[in-house]
Amino acid sequence: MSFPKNFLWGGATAANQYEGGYNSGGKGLAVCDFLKGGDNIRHIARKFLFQLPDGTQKELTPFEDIPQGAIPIMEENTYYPSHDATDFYHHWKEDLALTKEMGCNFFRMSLNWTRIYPNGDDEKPNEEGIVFYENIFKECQKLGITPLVTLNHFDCPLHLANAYDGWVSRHTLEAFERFVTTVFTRYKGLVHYWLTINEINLNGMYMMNGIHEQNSNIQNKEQCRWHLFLGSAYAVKKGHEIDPTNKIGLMIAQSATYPYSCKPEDVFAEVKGSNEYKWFYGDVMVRGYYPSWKVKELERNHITIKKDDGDAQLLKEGTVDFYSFSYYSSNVYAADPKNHTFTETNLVQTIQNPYLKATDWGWTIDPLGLRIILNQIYDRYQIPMMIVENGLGAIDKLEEDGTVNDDYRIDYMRNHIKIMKQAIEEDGVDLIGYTAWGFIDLVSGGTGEMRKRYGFIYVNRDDDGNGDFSRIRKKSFYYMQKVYTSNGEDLD
Ligand code: BGP
Repeated sequence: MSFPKNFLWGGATAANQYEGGYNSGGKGLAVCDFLKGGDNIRHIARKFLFQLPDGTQKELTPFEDIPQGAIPIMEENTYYPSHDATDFYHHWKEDLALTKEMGCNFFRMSLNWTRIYPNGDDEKPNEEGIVFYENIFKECQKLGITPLVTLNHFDCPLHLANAYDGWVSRHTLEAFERFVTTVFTRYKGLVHYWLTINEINLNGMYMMNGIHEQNSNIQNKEQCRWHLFLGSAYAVKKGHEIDPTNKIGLMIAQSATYPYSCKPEDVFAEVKGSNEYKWFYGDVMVRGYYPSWKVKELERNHITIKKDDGDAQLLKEGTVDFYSFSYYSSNVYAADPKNHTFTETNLVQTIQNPYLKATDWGWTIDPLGLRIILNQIYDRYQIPMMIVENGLGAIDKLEEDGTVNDDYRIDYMRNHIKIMKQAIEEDGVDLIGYTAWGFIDLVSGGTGEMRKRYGFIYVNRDDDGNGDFSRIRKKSFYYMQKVYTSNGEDLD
C-alpha cells in the first residue's frame, strides 16, 4: 500500500490569479489589483505605477523599495491580470464540477480579504462576499470535495497599504485577526482545512506585505515578518477555538537546496541560504520561537522588534497542525555567487544547476529534489505534510480540433507523483495530500502572463485580455483523472 486510503487529491488556485470579479459584489481594492502583466519573452517584469508625494509618477516591481507616501494608481485602458483573471467568479459551479470529474476529493482556493472586508478593517463584513464563498463551500460539500482554504494569498487590502504601511503596522495584524475570526465563524462546518499565509517566506513583495521602504529599512522588514507570524499564530489558535476539528497548516515556498560543490564554504553557503530562505519560517511556525541564528542576526544588526505582551506566548500557542508547501524546482548555493550563472525560479533567482533540465521559464525540473525535501521536512518536524502546489508552467497549443496535447505536463506530473509514492512507501514520510498548482489555467503570479499555463483544463484567454473564458479539457486532464481515481496507483 502506498498512498493512504484517505489521501487528499486535488487542484490549487489563488484568488488574485483565478477569481476575477475584482470590483463586483461589493469587493474593495487590493494591492494586487494594481499589478500589471509582464512578458517573459521580452523580459518585461510585472510593475505597479505609483503616484509619489512630490506629484511625479514611477513604475516599480513588487520587489523594489517603495518610497514612503507612494500610492499605486490604476491607468485607463490597461490590462490588469487580477481584474478578471480566469473568471472563477462566474464559472465556479462549472469548475467545481470539472474538479469532481477529474477525480479530485480536495480543492485549494484562497479568500479575497477585500471581498469580505472591502477596506480590510471595516467594522462590518460585506455579506455578499461572505455568501459568495459560502455557496462555493456548500457546492463542494454536495460534490464530496473537501475545501482547503488559504486565508491570505499574496493579498493586502489597498487601504491598509496606503494608510497603515501594510504589515509593518499592528493595525493590519488586528484587521487580519478580525477577518480570520469572521471566516472561521461563518464557514464553521463547511471548511475544516486551512492554510494561513501563502508562501510566507516570500514576504518581500509589496502585493503581499503592502509596506514601504522594505529593502532600505530592515527594521520595517523584520517588523512585518513578526506581524505575519503573529497573524498566522492567531489564525491557528482562533481556528482551533472556534472549531476544534479544524486542521490548520503553514505554507512555505520550498525547494530542494544544494551546495554548488562539496567545498565546505559552498556547503556552508547552502546552510545559511536555506536557513534564511525556508527553515526560519518552518521553525517559527512549527516550534513557536525564533531559531538562535536569527536572534543573533537581529542583535548584530541592532534590530529590536516591537512586541506586545503576550506575543511570544501566542507564537508558542499557535503552532500549526501540518506543514504544507509549494514545490516546483531546486536552488543552488555557492560561497562566491558572483562567479556563477543565475536562472529564474519561483519568485527568486538561483545559480544554474548543470545536472538538471529547466522549463521555458528557466525553472529547473527536479523530481528527486521533492523526495529529498519530503525527507528533510519530516525528519525535522515529524508532523503531517501536504504538497499544495506543484506543476509545470508551459506554453500550450490549442489544436484546430480543440485538443491540447500536453504530454510534457503528463511526464512532469508522473515523475513527481512517482517520487511522492517512493517517499511514502520507502521512506515512511507522512504525506497526507497533494494539490497540483493551477489544475485549471490561471494568470501566472510571477510574470502575470496567461501563456504560462499550468492547468489540466485550458481556459480561452490570452495575454491581452481577449477570450471567452471557455474551458477545454487537455490531454493531462484524462491522465490526472486516472491517477486520482486510482489513488495514485495507475501512473503509466
Ligand atoms: C507560487 C504561488 C502561486 C503561483 C505559483 C506559480 O509561488 O503561490 O501563486 O504563482 O507560484 O508561479 P508562476 O505563476 O510565477 O509560474
